[in-house]
Amino acid sequence: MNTFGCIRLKRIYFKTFFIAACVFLLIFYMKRLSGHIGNEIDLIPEELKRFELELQEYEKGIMPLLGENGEAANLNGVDRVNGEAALKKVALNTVLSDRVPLNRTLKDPRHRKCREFKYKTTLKASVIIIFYNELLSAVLRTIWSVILQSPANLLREIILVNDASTDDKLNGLLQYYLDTRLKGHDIKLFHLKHRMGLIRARLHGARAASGDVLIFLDAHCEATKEWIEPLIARIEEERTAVLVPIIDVIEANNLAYSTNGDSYQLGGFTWSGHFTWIDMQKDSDKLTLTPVKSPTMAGGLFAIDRKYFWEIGSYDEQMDGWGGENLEMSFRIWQCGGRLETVPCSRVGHIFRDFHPYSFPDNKDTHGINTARLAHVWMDDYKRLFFMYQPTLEDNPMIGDLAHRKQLRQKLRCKSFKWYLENVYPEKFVPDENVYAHGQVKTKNEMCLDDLQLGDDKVGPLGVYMCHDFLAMTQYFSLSFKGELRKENHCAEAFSNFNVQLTECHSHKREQFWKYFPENRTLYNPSFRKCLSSEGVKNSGGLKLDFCKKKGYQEWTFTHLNLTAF
Ligand code: UD2
Ligand code: MN
Repeated sequence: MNTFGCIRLKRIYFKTFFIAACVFLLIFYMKRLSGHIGNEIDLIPEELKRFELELQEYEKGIMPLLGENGEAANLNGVDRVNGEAALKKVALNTVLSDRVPLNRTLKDPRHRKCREFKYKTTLKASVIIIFYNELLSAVLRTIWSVILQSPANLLREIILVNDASTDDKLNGLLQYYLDTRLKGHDIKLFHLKHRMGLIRARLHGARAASGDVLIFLDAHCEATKEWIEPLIARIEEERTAVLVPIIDVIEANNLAYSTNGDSYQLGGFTWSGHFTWIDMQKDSDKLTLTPVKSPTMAGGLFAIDRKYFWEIGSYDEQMDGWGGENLEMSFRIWQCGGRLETVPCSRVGHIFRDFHPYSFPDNKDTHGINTARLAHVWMDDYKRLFFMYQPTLEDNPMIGDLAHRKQLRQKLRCKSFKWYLENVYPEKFVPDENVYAHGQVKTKNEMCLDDLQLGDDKVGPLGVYMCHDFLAMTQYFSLSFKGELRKENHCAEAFSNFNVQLTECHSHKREQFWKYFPENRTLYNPSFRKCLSSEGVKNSGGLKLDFCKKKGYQEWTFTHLNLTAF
């Protein structure tokens, strides 16, 4: 080669090297900017020694057979006292969790017929577990259960995303545990530089995943026998199906794995934007063992085809912190042509905590803001019902820009929310549709019907309270075409002692059936042939039925009356 040729070659080498270096730097900085740097922690030898000692100490504290088979576990003495204190402080008996073997055995919680099903699967899953300041032993038990309960050929990898936990154990010690105690398993641990909230943490995990199917889990779960096969098999059959296992309860106080027997629940929602469970009746013919369609999902545990996850719009990246992402994804999947299903033969336990053990930066109401985002994008006119609960969020600048999500909805040619209600969730009660009357219901002395702050799944008196001068949700009632005096899933029901309680609507009329007479404004209960009366009832008091005397105390005025319907 002549000199000229040599110089040219050198130049080409140099150029290539220069471009490669630039590309590398660019990628590095872009990742860093978005906080997506999946760095491994470099452990120095002294630290390794310290971790080893710490782990050995921890391992000595584990009590063999405690909590085996998912039985309730109990501690004694100081441990018991400390455990109870922890439960109050972080909503989990952390002392007990640290004593129960990480690889404890669990009973097979499935319906016995599930054992007869055979699954043909070729796809592999990436299991993604995200966490912020979770208890190390709970995180490790989640990982162990995935490893122990999943056939190796179905598991591509486990991806852990540490959402910038401040608890040190979740940094170096966790990495050390993986390197020494779970060596040989494909487990990738990513540490986010800044706290990004569970939505963006999951997105980070999904970006790093290479399996055909993504399975998301909270960091305090335990998978059980054959949990993964039916999820993957269903996706193999129908790639646009998004699947949720039955989520059993692991008790936060004694770590008992408890089940609801053979009955299970599907996902619903309230107009205030919260997720709710829909009980499936034991004798219902809908109680099948094959996947059953569910209007929404709880959000933490689900399986989805990896490519489909991206096609259908992954998550709304502008959702911060915690909450709302589950309903957003549920509505989006249904409205944009997918399906959401509960898989009765796949069961995973989850520690349901009474409160969040962590706080959010600036104490932002991320659930409210995220739900406002989804209401604007997915709920069309029905968003009016959510904003009735959250009027201050409707035009709040904190909601941020929605253009991308609206574009996505157009691009995917998604159906309307009305279509969703009619086709996916026809049982869902719409408080201002198919009703004779709705709104605030006034009686004598400026008193109004009021649910007295009754919780979602509770039963309690239908009462009166001073009328608010704004539309408080506790005072928003409807009289449905079925004759129910109703609030979401609560219906006014009369009892033989003439008390009136709010109970779960059963749609069989009887004691939940009311007739309204616009002429004299009485609410009449035909079962007892009596009228709803506030006579003698004080502020916050419960109402009773009385002989219809057509006096002021038995007059009820709704803000909106659909006169043509009577
Ligand atoms: C439920 C879901 C949860 C999520 C949430 C709504 C189930 C069983 N759980 O609440 O997955 O969909 O509803 O948003 O369906 N985390 C972070 N960063 C944070 C906050 C939380 O990584 O800033 C992690 C946390 O450590 C946990 C997961 O996100 O692993 C879910 O949080 P949670 O367990 O407190 O939520 P949960 O079960 O009350
Ligand atoms: Mn959880």
